[in-house]
Amino acid sequence: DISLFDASILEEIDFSKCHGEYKPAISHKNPGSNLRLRPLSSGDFNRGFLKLLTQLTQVGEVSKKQFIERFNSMKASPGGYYILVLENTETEEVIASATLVVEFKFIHNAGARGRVEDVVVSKDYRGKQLGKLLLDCLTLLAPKVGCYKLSLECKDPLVDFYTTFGFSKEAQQNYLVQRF
Ligand code: 16G
Repeated sequence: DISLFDASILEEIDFSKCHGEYKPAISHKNPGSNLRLRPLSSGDFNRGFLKLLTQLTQVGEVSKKQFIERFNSMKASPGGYYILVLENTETEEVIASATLVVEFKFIHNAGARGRVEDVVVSKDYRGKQLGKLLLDCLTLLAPKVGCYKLSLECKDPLVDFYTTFGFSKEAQQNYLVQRF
């Protein structure tokens, strides 16, 4: 198995600076019994990673070859993709995931913008503070990897959740989209 990015950057996260309150206390180093937080790995195709993503949106038919090709292209963009997963170490299933995408810029002193993407916790694992844990990790990671701002898109009922991590609606900014 190949790791998408060097896991040591997760070790360096100072979780005492997190936004969420955890009862019982969990952290990235100890996310709960039989759970491990780590970077996405090339072997996660066989651990239900894509099936997990179907709980967020449409995934379609993605073959192992396509998964590996996409994984390799992300890995070939160093510092660009931080996909975190939580694995149930007993069942060896990926049960939650969240992504920090880093978009490299010329503006802001050749800075970078971060985006939180594809946050999903499997149905059976909700209510265990895992979404909160993933969000805290990504919001602590973003400035560490050079992001001058971090943004996300979400549905109305989730705005309050994301607000607790320091996100707010920006005045005079709209989210526009077109679909193909
Ligand atoms: C949500 C997700 C986004 C994801 C999209 C998929 C978060 C914070 N936001 O907006 O990352 O890509 O849903 O929906 O996780 P779509 O299939 O309609 O694009």
